[in-house]
Amino acid sequence: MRSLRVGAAQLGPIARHAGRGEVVDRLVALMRRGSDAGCQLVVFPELALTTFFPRWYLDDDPKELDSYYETEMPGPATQRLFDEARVLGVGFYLGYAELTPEGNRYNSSILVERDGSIVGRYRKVHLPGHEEHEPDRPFQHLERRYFEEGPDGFGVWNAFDGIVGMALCNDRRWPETYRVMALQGVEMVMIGYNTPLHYTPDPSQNPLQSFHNRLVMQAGAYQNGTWVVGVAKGGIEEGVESLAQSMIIAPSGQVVAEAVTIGDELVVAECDLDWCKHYKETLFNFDRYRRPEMYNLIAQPKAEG
Ligand code: CDT
Repeated sequence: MRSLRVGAAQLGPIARHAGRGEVVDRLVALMRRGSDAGCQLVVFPELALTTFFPRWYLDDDPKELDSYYETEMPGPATQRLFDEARVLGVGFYLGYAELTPEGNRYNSSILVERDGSIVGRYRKVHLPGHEEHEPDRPFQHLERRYFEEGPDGFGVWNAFDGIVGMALCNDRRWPETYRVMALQGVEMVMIGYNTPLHYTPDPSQNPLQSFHNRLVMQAGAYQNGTWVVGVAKGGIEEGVESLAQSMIIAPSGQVVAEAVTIGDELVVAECDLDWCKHYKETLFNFDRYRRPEMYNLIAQPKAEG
């Protein structure tokens, strides 16, 4: 048994004008709760340092837009998280908006080990929403305006005595996300998310948000023999209600722990990474049973135009 005790550190809303200091206070409080609960790793949501700013068209205020990005990691406001990790011996996954020295903007996450060192960084591959202001919507979803598509794909890292990977929000709906990491032996996929309950392009999906959240993450876990830790920023943030329902899912596809609130909450599970073998070495023994030569279309580039 290779046991990793994990905390899904769900957040409630973050106000538009909340300062980094007060947000980091909340994250540190959850890390301490994780430490008290014996966690070696806590997983925070997507864009966990700010409000979900793609809901506003901010072209008339570039200063406000820039204020939501981190230009260094750790930076002056986030250093405290790294120090706390080292003191407590608790690693973390954190979603944030990244502005690189070259001026690239990504929806990113980092993974930090128990000694406070950065293990790896992930830049969101699947960017949902739209590029242009659509004033008829009740709120915007301008991820495609404010971020570039992540160029690095889905890596995995040897950390926390296992093989771990990262994804962000919309990535969880795509089977390729899990499969590309599973082909590299992933044993735990961490996914932070912000999912508004209202989906403007097709409101018939609104009542299914919770079902779809379970469906994709449970399927991703089972079909790839991996743990999945899905962590929300939920609740009503600046008038927009988002799904909570953070959960930890076993390689069997079973939900082993789930949030019961829509606010700041720590959901803990003891994850045996060796459980993955039950699936990776039997039903989903990729070397034995996969037929990649039958799947050519999946990896073809999109048609032009
Ligand atoms: N943050 C994020 O990726 N949210 C999307 C919302 C739906 S698309 C407007 C999601 O897939 O949950």
